[in-house]
This record gives sequence, structure tokens and C-alpha cells, in this order.
Amino acid sequence: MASASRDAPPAPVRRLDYRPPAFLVDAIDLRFDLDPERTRVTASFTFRRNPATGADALAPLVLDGEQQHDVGIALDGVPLPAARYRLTERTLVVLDPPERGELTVSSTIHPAANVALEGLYVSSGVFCTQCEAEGFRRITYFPDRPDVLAVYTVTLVADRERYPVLLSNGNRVGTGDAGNGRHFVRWHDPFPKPSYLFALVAGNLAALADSFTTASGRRVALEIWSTPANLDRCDHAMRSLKRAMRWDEERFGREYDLDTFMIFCADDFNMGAMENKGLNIFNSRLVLARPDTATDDDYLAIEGVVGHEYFHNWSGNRVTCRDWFQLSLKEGLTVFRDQEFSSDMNSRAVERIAAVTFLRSAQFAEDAGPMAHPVRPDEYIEINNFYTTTVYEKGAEVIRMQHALLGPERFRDGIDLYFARHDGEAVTCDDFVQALQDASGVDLGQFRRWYSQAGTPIVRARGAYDAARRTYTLDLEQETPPTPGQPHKEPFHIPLAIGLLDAAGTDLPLTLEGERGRGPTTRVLSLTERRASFVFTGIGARPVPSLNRGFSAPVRMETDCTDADLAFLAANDSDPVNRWEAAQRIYCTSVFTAMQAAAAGAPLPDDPAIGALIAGIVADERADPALRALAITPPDFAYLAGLAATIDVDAMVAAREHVVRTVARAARDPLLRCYESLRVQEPYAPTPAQVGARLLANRCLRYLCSLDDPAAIALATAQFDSADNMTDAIAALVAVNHTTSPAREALFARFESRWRDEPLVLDKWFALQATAMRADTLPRVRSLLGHPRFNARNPNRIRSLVASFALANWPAFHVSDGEGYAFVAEQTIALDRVNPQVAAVLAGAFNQWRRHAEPRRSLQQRALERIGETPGLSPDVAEIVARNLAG
Ligand code: 0A1
Ligand code: ZN
Repeated sequence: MASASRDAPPAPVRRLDYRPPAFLVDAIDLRFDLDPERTRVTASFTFRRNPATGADALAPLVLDGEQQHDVGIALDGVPLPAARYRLTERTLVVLDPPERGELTVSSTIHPAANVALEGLYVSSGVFCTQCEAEGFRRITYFPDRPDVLAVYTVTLVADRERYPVLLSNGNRVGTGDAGNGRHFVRWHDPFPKPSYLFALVAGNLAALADSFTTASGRRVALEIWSTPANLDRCDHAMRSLKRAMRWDEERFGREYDLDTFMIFCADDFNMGAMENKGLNIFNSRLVLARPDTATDDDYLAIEGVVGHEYFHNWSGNRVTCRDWFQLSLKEGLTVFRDQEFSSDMNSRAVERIAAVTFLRSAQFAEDAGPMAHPVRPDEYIEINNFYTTTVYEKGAEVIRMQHALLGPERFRDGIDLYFARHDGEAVTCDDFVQALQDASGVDLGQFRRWYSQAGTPIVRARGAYDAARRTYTLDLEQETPPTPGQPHKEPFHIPLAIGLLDAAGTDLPLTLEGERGRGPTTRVLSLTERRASFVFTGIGARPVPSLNRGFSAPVRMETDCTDADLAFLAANDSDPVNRWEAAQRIYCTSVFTAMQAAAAGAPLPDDPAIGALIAGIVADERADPALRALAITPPDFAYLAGLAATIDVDAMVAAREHVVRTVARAARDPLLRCYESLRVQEPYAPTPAQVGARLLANRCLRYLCSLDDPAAIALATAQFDSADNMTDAIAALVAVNHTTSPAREALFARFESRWRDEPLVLDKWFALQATAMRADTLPRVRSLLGHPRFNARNPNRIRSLVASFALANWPAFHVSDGEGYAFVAEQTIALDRVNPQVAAVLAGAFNQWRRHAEPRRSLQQRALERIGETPGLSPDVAEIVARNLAG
């Protein structure tokens, strides 16, 4: 599959080079004669010169297109002579085009051979598409850029027996016989859209059908399409969809706009899901759920992603991106919207802590490595590499900060103005901020730096209490470390929510010097300079500060809090996020103390403070179980690594395990009591109460099993035996996963024989073995590559087995002889020939290489060089390697 285009990676695309399209397309008529080996695509579209591009008045008509054969071209119904166009590896250029006309392009594509899963491909015998970001150009020749919006009419023709169901965007406007055992269905989408939102699905499918009546009384047909065998696993997704539709009306005033909303679930899909207009396509892992096959986490993820894709109908589809540098315009806003949805459906505090944990582990690491980029990037080689935690999750934090600065009412006014002003347009992040500013009157000028400057700011806080003046002065300072291409940073506008606690743990009113009356007990300070001081008056005794409440800004806080202050906050802070954060900081201190001892070859100290803290949290029956579970969860390796100056994997792994075992010993009785008191008796339901109880019980079980204690392992075995749901069954495997007990092997074998024919369930089994912190993990993963149910072309299988090993198993991936690195390099190279997009995810496992101590630093560098030397590397992987090895 090597070709010239793979050997010569394209030059970087730069944001500042943006030019409006020379030609616009108003309408396109697409016809597909579907055949897995040879699909003929005919596209007819009306084009006209863009009146907005005066200077480019002589520019040719340039269409994007790749991997197509037997191309035929006609202009206004007449075949175009060869002298009138130029066909290259990536474009079709019509020379001397008229000011307007109708172009018809026919070409042949080969869906069954499409293993990269971009464009039109076949998954489990079903045709489906993935066009974001630049997949449409693998289907037909077209200006494949998000600022060309057209009305689509699509005719699908296929064998009636094999492909009885033919779906595309919009409304079904015709069906009929096409002769030779074939039939056709025609679809029309009245909303102009960019090509990346086009979709088609064709196969032998069944639908779970329902309906939704919108706030204005329109009835919308809802359909979730899957293979008939999976129909009994679609109802949670359907419930989630209806909740999302209602919520978007109530919270954002956004109504659905077509007569039908469809979801199709694909077994082979590179990402999570895709918001194609009226026809979302999902990775089946994010649709299918039954209590015996899906965990609580799966249920929550399905609800969140169904919401996310649905919310894109406004934030992304009705108002779309001008160019791919603006990706966060739709993604940051839509992640914010799905986070708010999940918070309203479940526990707001739990959702927030989960979001903060993920952001700090994944996005802070991205900021600290070679892939660091602003929320609105300035250049890319392969746009697929920029579907990142910075664009998505940090992008959502940037929206959340604007929500904090404006307050909920003015924020809603701003969002309303944004949708009203730009409906049907392709716009920029600046247009978004401008709408918020215009609607609210709040100056967001300096705030815009969050879009243009990369990096995680550090905010240092020092407090001083003045008993004589009854004031508390908070000195704040911000600094953002350099990132590639941005050595110097200007100060950010940081909204920092804070509180002050008195000795009884009560929040004090916060009145700033010069203000009258009593202020609120939480307030958002705007830190806009490098340094600023805030003086609070009327403070009767030295308070304990609670800073960055709710994680109001995505920054690293460095404070002068004492250990006693942290223990006090962990017990008393009215802000649940900071209560959790205080416990995490105590945990981190314990691990870092042990790490220093490990690095020095000294015996690891047993810290009594952490054991007492966890014992106290576990025993506190008045507190919410879910929050207790989060508070006792040890910080993960990615987060700990981010706090270290240099990463010493051996010391970090030894220290973290040591502290976990210290806790397990010190808190054994409360952990056991808590575990036993929390067994859920009612039938399974993913309700916040049940989810919280299971989470806490299973965290306790994990601690108890960390000591390899046979009594604890017997508890896990009993739980596995009696589990009527996947959450408890998997939790039993998680609890024994790192142990050397023979019971572990027995449970894993039983799980495999029970679930070997359920790919999504078996993925959990692959992933657990790939993340086991055991000496035999790498040979085990190698042998699992030959498991009869492993499939090296399916992204879910690769993510479960290979990506979990590379990205989530610190001890095994970083084993000191470099074997883990060699394995991942070899897998990246092999996968790149099949699926570059997923191969680039594997290559990203090395992104932190410069931060590691020797010998791991050099060993990772060598692995990257080995990948980089491979002939015919995709632009996807080549870009990751080049950024890693640059400078
Ligand atoms: N827009 C989708 C994510 C997505 C992006 C790229 C894809 O294939 C290359 C697939 C999905 C979302 O945010 O859900
Ligand atoms: Zn999205």
C-alpha cells in the first residue's frame, strides 16, 4: 500500500495561511452504487465563484481527492477535455473554470480494502463512513474543507438482500427498485453542511425505535441501528438520547431540527463517535450495554458520549468551524456541554473530580511534552493528531472559565447570541468569544490568550494574616513554563474561585478591602497580572484558604498550606473538589517522601498520616460513598510523573505501591467493614446511589487485595462468583490482577471461557492483562496477540491490548531493559501500514521521553528513531516522531 504520497509527508498547514474558498458549492447530489469491492460514486454539484475573494478572481477550482480510480469529469453535462483539468495525487484542478456551473465527477473506490477506516469502509459486513476531518476526499472529489457548506441529496443503491437498510443524513425522500436485485433509497438534508458531516450506512440492520416530542411540539423519530443480535443492548443509549434532547432544550434552549435522529453502532471505528448530521456513527463500545456486559463506567460513558454527539447538532453542525485550527470551537464547547449534562444527570461533584483527574493526568502531560499546543493550534502536519486533550478537555475548561467570569445568566445570553448570530456559518474561536463579550459586556480581551498560548500556568499563593488589622492578604503569582515554539508567555486572565475557612471549618464571608457589606463565601478572583494581592477584611482569626475551588482554572497550584491545613481541608472544606484535592495532596506527599527514599536506596518509610486519613474517610458513613471512593483513590502514575522534576520509574512505582500497602495495612479493618456494609442488594441499575456504593466497595476490595492476603483474595473470588453485573465481576479481576495468587489465573480463565464470543467484553479481559503490574506481562501480551479473538485490524482490540500496555502500564512499558519500548515501536510500525490514525496513538506513548532518567531516556529515544527510520511512514506517525525528536 506504499505510494508516493506516503513517502513525501505533506508540508505543515498554518493557521495564518487561511484563505476563504475561491469557489462555493450550494448543493450536491451524490449517487453511490455500493459494492464492497468496487463502489462507483457520482457527485454532481453546482459551484460559483466566492464573491468574498476579490483578489483570487482568477483562481482555479481545486477539489480534494485521494485513492480514487477511473475518474470521469463533466462540466455542465459535457465531458471535460484533458487540457481543461489536472489530476494529481491529492487534487483535481479545473483550469479556467466558468464563474458558475455544474461539475459531475465519477470515480471508483474500494471500501473492503479500506483498513484505515477513513472514508467509506466495511465493518462486520456493513458499509459505513468516517469523514471528519478529511475523509470525504477518499469518497469523491470535492472542496473538502469545513467552510464550504452545501445541501446534500444522496441516493444509495445496493443489493436488496445483503443491504436492506440504506441510511444517510437528513430525511428519507424516496425509495424504489433499481433492477437486478438492487434497490435504492434517497435522502435529503435541508441544512447546508460541510463535507465532514456526511455519512452513509448500508447493511442488514435492525433498529430500536422510539420518538421524542420537542418543546415546540414536533415529533422526532429516534432510531438506534445495530446488527439484530445487539438490539437488546441499545435501550440505555436510547434513554440517554431522550434525556440529552430534553436537557438541551431546558438548559440551552436548543431544539432538534430534523424529523429523524439516527445512531448507528460500528464494530470498527477509530475514535469514540461522530456527530454526522442526523446520523451519528458510534463505536459500538459507546452504545451497547446490558448489566451483565457493561460496567458502571461504560453506562456513564455512553450517557456522556450520546449527549456529546447529540449536542454537536448545534455546537458544531448548525454553527461549524471555519478551518481545523478552530476545532475547539466545537469540541471544547461540546465537551463543556456534555460535562454539564452528566453533572445534572448524576453527581456534579463526582463528575467534576473525574474531569479534573483526567485533565491533570492527560492534558497536563501533553503540555509538558513535545505535542504541547494551544487550544487553537497554529500549525499541523496531520490534523488527525490534533484531536487532543488540549483541544477537547482544556478547551472545555476555557469555556468553563468564561462561564465563571460571566456567571450563568450572562453566559447563557452569550451562547444564545452566538447561535443566533452564526447559525448556518463556519466561524472561529474569536467569533465565539466576541459573542460572549458582546452579550455580557465583560471584557474578554486578555482572556483570549487561553486560545493562543500553550502550557499549564503555575499559580503560587502565599497567605498572611494580620491579627491587628483583622485582614488576610493573599499574594498570588502566575508563571507559565515555555512550550515548543513559545519561549515567553504573557500573563493569563485566571478566574480563581476561593474560600476562607475559620477554625470550625465554616466558610467566612469574603469582603475585599474597600468593599462594603458582607461578601459571598466563595468568590472568583481575577488574576490578570503576573503578581497581585487581595486583602480580605473582617477576618477574626487566621483562616485556612481553599484555593481554586471547583478547579475553576486549569492551573497547577503551589501553596504554603501546611500538612495540618491539608488535613483540615480534607475533613472540612465545603467545596467537594477541594476536599478531594486536599486528600490527594496528602497522598502525593506520602508517595514523594517514599520516592526519595527509594531513589536513595534507603528503606521506604511507613507514613502513619496517610493510613489514618484513609481510615477516617472510609469510616465516615455520613459522607457520600462516591466521594469517599474518589478521596481514597491513589494518584495515578501520569499525575505523579507530572509533579516530578525527572521521572524515575523504579522509585515511583516502588513508592506508590508501598504507600498503597501501607494504607491497606493501617486501614485494614475499616476497609473490610466498609466493603461488607456496602454490598448492593437491589437489581442492577446505573443510578448514582448504586454506582457510588459499588465504587467505594470495590476500591476497598482493591486495597485489601494489594497485600496478597488469601482472605482478601477469597473475598474477590466470592464476589466474582456471585456477581450479577459486569461492574462487580470486573472489579474482582481488577482486585486480583497484580497479585501472584493462583486464584488470579483461575478467574481470568473462567472469564475468558464465559465471554470469548463477546468482543466488547473480551476487550476488558485483554486490557486487564495488558495493565497487570507483573513481571510476565510483556510475554503475556505478546502471546495474546495470537489469541483467536484478537484482531490486529480492529481499533478496539488494539486499544485494549497494545495501547493499554503502552499508555497505562508504567512498570511493564518502562521495564528497564527497554523490551517494552521495542515492543511498542514494533507494533507502531506494523500498525502504521494498516491504520495510521491509531498507530499515531501508540507512537504517543513516547511523548514524555525527555523527562525520564537514564537509561529509559536513551532507550525511548532509540525506539523513536527506529520508528522514524521506517520507510513509507504515514504523516500521522511521522509527525509524532518528528516533534519528539526535534530540537
Ligand atoms: N467529532 C468527533 C470525534 C471524531 C473525530 C475524528 C474521527 O475520525 C477521524 C472520528 C470522530 C467527536 O468529537 O465526537
Ligand atoms: Zn465532539
